[in-house]
Order: sequence, then structure tokens, then C-alpha cells
Amino acid sequence: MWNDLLLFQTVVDVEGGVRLVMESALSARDRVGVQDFLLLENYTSEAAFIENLRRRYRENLIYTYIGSVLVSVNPYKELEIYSKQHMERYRGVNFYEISPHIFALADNSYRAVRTERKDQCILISGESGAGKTEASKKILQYYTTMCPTRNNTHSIRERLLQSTPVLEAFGNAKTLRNDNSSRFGKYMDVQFDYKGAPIGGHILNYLLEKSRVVHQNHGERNFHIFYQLLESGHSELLRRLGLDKTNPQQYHYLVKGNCPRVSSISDKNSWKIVSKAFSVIGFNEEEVEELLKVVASVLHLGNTQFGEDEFGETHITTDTQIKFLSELLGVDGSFLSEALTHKKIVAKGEEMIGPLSLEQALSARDALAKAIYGRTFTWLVQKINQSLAFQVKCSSVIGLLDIYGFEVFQNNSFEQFCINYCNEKLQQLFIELTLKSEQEEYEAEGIGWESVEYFNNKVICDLVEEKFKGIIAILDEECLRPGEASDITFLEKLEDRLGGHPHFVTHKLANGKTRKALGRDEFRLLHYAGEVNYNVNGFLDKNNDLLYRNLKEVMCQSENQIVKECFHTDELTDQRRPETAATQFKLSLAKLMDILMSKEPSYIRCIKPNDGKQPGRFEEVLVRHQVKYLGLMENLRVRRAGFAYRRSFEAFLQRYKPLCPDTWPNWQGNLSDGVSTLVRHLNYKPEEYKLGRSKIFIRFPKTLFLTEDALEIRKPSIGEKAQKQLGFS
Ligand code: AD9
Ligand code: MG
Repeated sequence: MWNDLLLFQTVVDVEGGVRLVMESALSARDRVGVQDFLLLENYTSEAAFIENLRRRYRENLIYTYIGSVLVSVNPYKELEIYSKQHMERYRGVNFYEISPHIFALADNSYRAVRTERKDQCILISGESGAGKTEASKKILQYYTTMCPTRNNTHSIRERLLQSTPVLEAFGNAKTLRNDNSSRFGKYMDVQFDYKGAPIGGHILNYLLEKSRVVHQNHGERNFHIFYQLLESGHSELLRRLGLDKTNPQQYHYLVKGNCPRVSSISDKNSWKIVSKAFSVIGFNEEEVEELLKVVASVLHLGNTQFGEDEFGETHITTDTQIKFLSELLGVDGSFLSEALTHKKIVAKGEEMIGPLSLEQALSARDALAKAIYGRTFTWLVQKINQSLAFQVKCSSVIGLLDIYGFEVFQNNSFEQFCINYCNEKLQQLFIELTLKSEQEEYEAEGIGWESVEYFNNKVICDLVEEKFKGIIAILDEECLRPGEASDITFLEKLEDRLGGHPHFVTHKLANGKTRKALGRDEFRLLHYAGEVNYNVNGFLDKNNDLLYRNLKEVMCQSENQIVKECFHTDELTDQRRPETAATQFKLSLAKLMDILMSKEPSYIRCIKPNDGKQPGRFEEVLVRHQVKYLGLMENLRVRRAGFAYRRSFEAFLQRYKPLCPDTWPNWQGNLSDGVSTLVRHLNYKPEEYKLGRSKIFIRFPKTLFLTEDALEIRKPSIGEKAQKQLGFS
């Protein structure tokens, strides 16, 4: 397998020139396809693209490049390609020398950090279950295993690694698409010192799917931690938490999906791993216990029931739950009971208390459970960040983004709207950083090339986020009209203001007729990746994300350390309206875009080959859909129309001057002439490169790869000192 597609062999001739010899490997290519889509003869054909992926997948070759983009197809089985020996094979080698691999991409970013001191980011995208989280774990493993160590940084490596199981326990769940689905977005910086040793990290989390705490669809589960605790928590601990492990089905918040056990998941093992991870990260026993008290209190909240008396007043019928809740959260039981059945409104400086209906009490209870869990998750991230904070000077970072892919379900709600908006932003970033900047650079350098048409999705980003006019602004506007506005008035406003927009559709047709394919409570967005119908039911509530004031008051008085830190009294005194959920998300995405824009990106595009989580099954229709919405064909066209590599004249000459007697050891003339002399000597064909104003552009990766090989052969004869000067590793 390691001979995978070394289709070209290098021959260095007597004068030091490099020649390329095609290996008689056509049969190999037939069998395993090409390792870089740039080498596909018929590169505009989607069928050829998919066929190449299929051939490679059949041979367990799950990775393929499009230039520097890595395409990965989920194997759904353990492959023997991630050992330390494999990592070593990829250290310091050029991208194209051996079989494509995620370690090659990780190493490439790392080398850029080391040699150019330029911050990097690795953006991993793909739909649920495509392998994003696994990919980010492999990258983290690579850095923690292969990078040099500082004396005191052993523990930081462990902490970097151990942050994952903790966050997965609280933020991942079994869904229909993935048994270990991340229900939050994650961006993690790995920080390095000037010697390239990992010295710290920092995590940003995005939009946890809080609704899962109180409701799961059939066949899905709540977050893993609940099952882990019940399955494996020590009996004494469970007693203290008031939990009963014998029957997890008795917990209201765990039974909705009717799926307590999952064959691919061992809650027992995971509990052991998470318990160990807590101590590595630096949680002491009391902190873990406080955290588990919060987890248990969510279960007790779920089991808190309400009844109506003869006057229609709502009251709590399950006093034992209140007793446990008051102990676990360290709050006054009667105060809590009242807050769960009444609401306090402050209007014009006056407080008014009114009873809640049964339905309102249930939803207040659920809102409290979601708030406690959601805020605790953010607290957990902060706590991990404290543990990962670096002690010595950070020189550069590599950011890893593992964030939800585009989602289209039968019924799409506020969550899908946010997730798909996030994907629009990432596509916009990709356009900014790759497609547009590529074209602009050619223009700036005066390089002629065929311009490639691509769809710029800025128009859709604007549709969602534009100030005063966009969908989020209209949604926020409706949220400011309590009592008057509803999900339907929100939809009507959208129709009114956005009706003519080319990417927005509702059931109303321009001629007054009705579009049958859309319900009266739906709108459709024509995303860059395809059409999605959103049902507006619940948009206002989810965007408001309100917790009644008196419930906040109770939580602010909590003696549980974590709850105390999660609910500040300033919240009660602050007169300003809190940001809505969509606006918060929009602001956090804008910050994320700034972070990513300041770094040099690499991309991993993950593909899910089938919906059955099965190894060896490649479903063409499913794959084709993903190839489309990941924009891979467009990406390939731009790459093929352009040049795979570019380097400044200076950097190119500095690196390769030992290969030519006229440029070694020093070229006296101008840089452009030096590069011309050098590439003539290297026998570059005119179609392989172009010289711009300040840079050389190399069309195919293999050209550079052969030049690197020649350098490797030449290295011993140029002496160690010169090698150091030239920056060879
Ligand atoms: V989600 O958007 O969080 O729902 P991901 O993160 O894209 O999704 P994940 O990485 O969790 O998917 O992969 C899903 C499952 O596929 C894993 O639990 C593994 O069982 C399987 N998988 C993914 N990548 C690999 C791999 N490189 N080798 C083996 C893999 N199995
Ligand atoms: Mg994931």
C-alpha cells in the first residue's frame, strides 16, 4: 500500500538535472486511481471524480488530495495507518512523496509554523458522521506524539488529549446519523513555543444543541454523560446524587428516544476514561462531585411533575425531586418550587408575580434544565482552557475547526438554520481565502490564466445576517414584541420584506397562487449547497431563549460552586436586553471568521460513504451529493486552471540554488534572472511554470516534488553548515 501511486520516478542525470520517468504503472492507476485529483485526465467530469474516490475506497485508500486540500472518506473500520511508525513516515516529507494522509497535512501545517512562523488553521468540514471529529483527534495525536517536548510540557500534551473525552461526554450524543455525534461546534488552538513544542491550547465552543437535554427523537439519546454516570457511577456516589442505576428508563429526560443502550458504545469504559481525564485536566474530587451534582439535578428536574388544583392553580406533585434539587443545587426548596410555578415580571420598577399554567410550568422547568446544562458546558470549556493555558511564551498556533456540516432533515428548525448559516460563512471564507485570493494574486503578478466562474455565496450570507434587513434582524425584531408577535407573524414579515429575493421562497407565488411543495409555516432558503425548507414553529422561543427572572434569582443564590459561577447576579440588575440566540451566534461566527482570516488555512473535506455506518459500502448518490455541496468540483477546476504552488523568487532561489552551478553558492544578478537560470538548468518545461512579477508559479505538484528529491540527493555534498544556512531540516 505504501507504493500507492508513486507513478513518477525521479532520475537525476549526470549534470545534476532532473528527469521524470513515468513508471509503467497504468495498471496500478486503474486499480487504485490517482492520489491527487489534479492528475485526473478528465478533471471536469464529476463521474470520473467519483470513480476515482470509489476505486481508492475499495483499496482502503481513504485519503486523496485536490492539490493541498485533503478529501477523506469514512472507512467505518479501524485501519492500520495511524501508528507511531506511520507518523514517522510523514515527518518532514513533502506532501506528494508518499500516499496522501492526514498526517501529511498535519505535518505540512506544522512545518509552515516552524519555518515561516505563520499561524495555521485546519478547517474540517463534512456532514454528520463523515469523520470530522475523528480527523481532528488524529491531528492532535500527531502533534502530541511527534513534536519536540519541553521539559515541563509533558503534562500539557496529556491535557490537550484528555480535553476531548470530557467534552465529548458532555457535548456528544448518539443520533440517527452518528453514534458519537458532536452536538456543538469546536475550534481549538494548539499553541507552540519557538522550538515547536506544544505548550498550550484554547477552545472556543459554538451553539450546543441544548434542546437535546429535554427531548430526543426516536432512536437518539441524550448527552453521553447521563448514561455513563448511571451505568458506572459508584453506588455511594449515586446515593448522594439521589440517582438509581437499576432503571435508567425511569428518567423522563432519558426515555424520549427509547434508546438507552448503543451497541457501539460502552458507557462503562467511557466513564473510566472520562474519570481519568478529569484528574489529568486538574479537576479535584470536589469539583467533579459538584459537576455531577449539576448533571443529576437535570435528571431530577426532568422528573419534577406538576398538577392542577381545583382552582386551576399549578403545583408540584413530586416533593422528593424538589428535596434532591435543593440539596444538589444548594438552593431553598420552597423558593425553587415557587419559581417553577410562578413567574415574576418587573415592569416600570415594580415586581409582579403571577401563576403559571401547567403547560407554562413544564416549559419553565425545561428552560431551566437547558440553561443549567448549557451554561455548565460553557463553564467546562472555560475550566479546560484554564488547564491548557500556556506558561511560557507562545510563538505560533495551529487552529483546528471541527464544526457541524450542512444539515437537511425532513423537518428543519432554528438549529438547522443556524448550522447552515454557519456553513455559508465557512464557504464564504473558503472563497475569500482560496478562490478569490487565488485569482487576485494571478492578476497582481501579471500571470495570464483562464478565469474560473464560481458562485459567490455572499448574497446568501447577507440575506441571513444583514443589519436591519436580514432574516436574523427580522427575527430579533419579532422577539421584541412579546404578546403580539408569533412564529407566523415572523414568517409574514419575511415574506413582506424578502419576498423578491432570489434565494428566499415561501408558499406564496408572485401571481397570488400557492406553491404546493411548501407549508404555510415554512420558508425555503436556496443555500449554496442546496435547498432547505425551514419550519418556523419555535423560532421565536428558541431565539429568545428566555429563563424567567425568578428562576434566575434562585440559581444566583445557589451554593453549588459551578451553578454559582454560571449565574451572575449582574444578570438580574442589568437593564439591557440580553442578545438573542441567533445574534449571539452571528457575533461569535464573525469573531471566528476574523480568527480564521488571520491564519493560513488547510482544508479537510470529509465524506460519508453510506447511511448505514457500514465498512466497504460506497453509495454513489450519497457521495455525489456531498461532492457537490462541499464544492469539490469547483475547487478542482480552480486548482487545475491555476498553479499548484507559488514561491517568492527569493525563497525559491534560496532553497534550490545548490542544484545549479550558476546559482550556487551565490547568485549575483537580479532574482528573476536567477530563477530563470535555475529552472532552465532543472529542465522545467514551459507549461510547467510561469514567472510573475515577484513569484514563480508552478503548475503541478510533481514538478516541485522532483526538485525536492534532487535537493535531497545533493544535500550531503553541500555540507552541514550550508544546509543549516539554507534552512534544511
Ligand atoms: V458529527 O457532525 O459530530 O455528527 P463527525 O464528527 O463528522 O460527525 P465522526 O468523526 O464522529 O463524525 O465519525 C463518525 C464515526 O465514523 C466514528 O465514530 C468512527 O466510528 C467512524 N470513523 C470516522 N473516521 C474514521 C477513521 N479515520 N477510521 C475509522 C472512522 N473510523
Ligand atoms: Mg463530530
